[in-house]
Amino acid sequence: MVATRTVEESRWGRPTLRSPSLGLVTEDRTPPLSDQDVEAFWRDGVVCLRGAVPAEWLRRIEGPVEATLTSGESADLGVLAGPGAGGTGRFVAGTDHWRTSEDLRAFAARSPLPAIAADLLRSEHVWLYEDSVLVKEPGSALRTEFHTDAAYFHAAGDAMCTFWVPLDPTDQANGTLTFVAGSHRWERDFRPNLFVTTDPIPGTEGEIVPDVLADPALADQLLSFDLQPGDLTVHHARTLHGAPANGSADRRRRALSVRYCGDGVTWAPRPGVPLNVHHAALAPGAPLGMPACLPVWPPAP
Ligand SMILES: O=C(O)CCC(=O)C(=O)O
Repeated sequence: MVATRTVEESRWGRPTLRSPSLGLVTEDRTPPLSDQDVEAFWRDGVVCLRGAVPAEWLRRIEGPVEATLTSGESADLGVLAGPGAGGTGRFVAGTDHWRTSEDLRAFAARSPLPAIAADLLRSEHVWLYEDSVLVKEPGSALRTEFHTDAAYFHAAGDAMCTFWVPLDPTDQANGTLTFVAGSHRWERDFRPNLFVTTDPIPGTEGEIVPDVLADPALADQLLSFDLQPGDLTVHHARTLHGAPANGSADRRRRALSVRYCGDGVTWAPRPGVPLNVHHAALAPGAPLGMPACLPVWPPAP
């Protein structure tokens, strides 16, 4: 059993609005973000927001998420782990579904997420870097190995975050994420791994990710959250995180990750790291923008 603790996460509905912009999303009945939420994000490198995704958005994205599993946009990550390693359930993942699904594009651009990203990243402008469907079926023996998202981003800057939006109740038994609190401030550049094994991606640079779960010094820094549909976590791109296998017999773990960049982030190609094809147009040092990255905040009129 992973030695994580479930913390008293930050609460929604505190009276302090981070910015007047949040008023624009009240039609989605999203509670305001508090100063404490923003502080938790920058202190721990992750914050849990309860009830952040209205039910109508969840209903809208569920079908498109399922569709990615059979459309050829996603891959079975078991092939990376080798024969027999995957267990009885698949772990299927894909990226950039916003480019093919109008509903997933709308979710990334017009749901409550961009306003939350703007406030958490303390940014005037926010761009979608990519989205990713991550479905760990019951019986999948594959762990998501610890990594930072920054290791896979061709981007430099501090204002980068990932929303992890589950469509099913998630906990340690079926693969909720575990975060190393404060690791976003370690000033260590980690090498990207194969996601379901600790093997680094060939040709990449950086420090090998330490064996987080074996290090007693990190035990107190592990955070995980039991989530219901509508809840989400947001982690900083430099926060180390991973997830256990889905050891349950019948509980799916479907999630959509949505990754954003804010002010000051520039294009910074990383050797050996796979490149999203539509990102190729960006020049090193250039600010993010279309067609590579969809602007999502301020909202389009
Ligand atoms: O869903 C998972 O198992 C991993 C997700 C993740 O690492 C991410 O979206 O940053």
